[in-house]
Amino acid sequence: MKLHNAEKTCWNCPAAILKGNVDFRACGQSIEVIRRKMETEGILIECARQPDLGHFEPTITFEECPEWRPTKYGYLLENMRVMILGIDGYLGWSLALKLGALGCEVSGGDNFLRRKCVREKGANSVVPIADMKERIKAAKEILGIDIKFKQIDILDREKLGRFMKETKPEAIVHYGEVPSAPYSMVDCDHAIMVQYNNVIGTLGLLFLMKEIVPDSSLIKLGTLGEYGSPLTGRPLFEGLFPADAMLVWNGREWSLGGELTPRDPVSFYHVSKVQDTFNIYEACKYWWLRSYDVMQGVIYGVHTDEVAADPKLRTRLDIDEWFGTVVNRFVAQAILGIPLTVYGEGQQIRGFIALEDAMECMVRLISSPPEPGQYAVVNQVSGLHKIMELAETVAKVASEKFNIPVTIQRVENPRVEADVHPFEVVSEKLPDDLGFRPKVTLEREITRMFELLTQPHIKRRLKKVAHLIKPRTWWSGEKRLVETIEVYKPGTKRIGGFQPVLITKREAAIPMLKPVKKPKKLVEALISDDPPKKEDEKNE
Ligand code: USQ
Repeated sequence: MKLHNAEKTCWNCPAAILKGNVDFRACGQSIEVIRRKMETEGILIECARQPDLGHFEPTITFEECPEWRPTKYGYLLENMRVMILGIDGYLGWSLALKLGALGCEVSGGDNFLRRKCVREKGANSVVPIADMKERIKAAKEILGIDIKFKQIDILDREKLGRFMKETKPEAIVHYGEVPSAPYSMVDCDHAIMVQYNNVIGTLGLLFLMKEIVPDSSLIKLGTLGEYGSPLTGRPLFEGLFPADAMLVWNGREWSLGGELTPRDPVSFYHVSKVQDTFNIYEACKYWWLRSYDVMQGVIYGVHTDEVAADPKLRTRLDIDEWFGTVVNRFVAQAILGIPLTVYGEGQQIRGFIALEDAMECMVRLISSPPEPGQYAVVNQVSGLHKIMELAETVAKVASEKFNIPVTIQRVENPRVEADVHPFEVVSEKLPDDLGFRPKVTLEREITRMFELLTQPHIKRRLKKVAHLIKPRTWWSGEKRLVETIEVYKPGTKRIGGFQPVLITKREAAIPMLKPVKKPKKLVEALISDDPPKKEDEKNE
């Protein structure tokens, strides 16, 4: 079976340098202009990895190119240079190890802001994590991976620019943001800090990419929460309206195809991600940068093969009200004997994805770079669940597999969010175009979490942060612990509300640029080790 990115061409390759007859990045060039140029004059490139080949048309597929090697996640550039911003975080560290294990040259920057913010709130990662020096040493000793690390604040553009010049990344994964909705709602200082770090950090990064690595792809972590949960139930498309979407008003009709879909964020943190969306979208338009904006659902879990290889390689796990996400918190609460804290009606529906599946998605995105100028959005979720159902699942695993009795409490909802709403999410690109199939069920990952978190040394750490579980940060600005509305036994309550809908199938994807012709001779030359002669040599 063909790998999902076998047919991608030099158009998608960060090593392709556009040459000669087209001022490719000039503002105002449209895909149509390029298409016409390809058909009439042809567009030539040079390969940064194989400069001896001279100029040729950008039509070599990943399958044909010796620089792209097959892996279980698709073709991947050999020793691909990937930079991870926020490499010390929950996701950043997990991805660094996964990419390293796949043979990528991993570099990473971090200013340890996540550790500081969590500490500021009196909390800590309940899974013990090593400091960066020890992490890098362990990655080398246990997995044979070299990671090039620099302590960098993303807002320090000079330092970040120097690091980018030194490492010349072919892909940049941007996790370097404060990820917490409640933290951004603590007070004005926290809201400003989150938005400044996230929005200005990303904007500065875009300018650096334009100057230093314009062909590198940006894989930027957005959030499914950018869209909100529209009460009309209209589908949450992947960032842009599909070609056949229409606006009908006052007896007239317009196409919405290709326009950004509405955003309705649910915290000042989520607003920062929306702002990023617009900045990235513009940068792709003005400078022909290429980006995947990843609208990821709520992440949960502790496992990837690499982080589980040794305690020194573990990634962090937070369960406090600010940095813990709901499934991780419920498992911790079950172990601590605290009734699981369902906010409000508990019929809120969210998209979810396990850590391991999310990491696979990221590798697939890195292996399939967008074309120059392409701003693509992926909705990265593997399932949609109501919060009450999650509590039931955690309770079931706790009692059936670990003999831990669990109760559930409904507490006042400190957030301003719809807690009964329809939810229809379109997530087509990852499964349909990039070959992703979720591998981890909710129950499987919850089981792994119980296995890890019930270990005595982790249980002791859980007890130390138990007082930070019940929320006290209200979207209204109030500061008081939420009141319990009711406590009930799992399986005793009917879960009402709407049925979530996840759409993953659609008709054939339309590629943005299709190669017009394939220079067979060049393909043969690429596959043999003999470089083809340059034009002037041929004429001699
Ligand atoms: N919730 C509870 N009980 C809890 C914690 C949360 O009922 O103890 C509910 C919340 O009210 C919310 C849902 O669970 O409706 C999800 O809350 P969360 O704290 O797990 O996640 P959230 O604040 O939405 O943010 C998390 C990550 C963020 C990411 C986002 C994806 O922290 O970085 O962007 O998930 S999404 O939710 O799709 O926007």
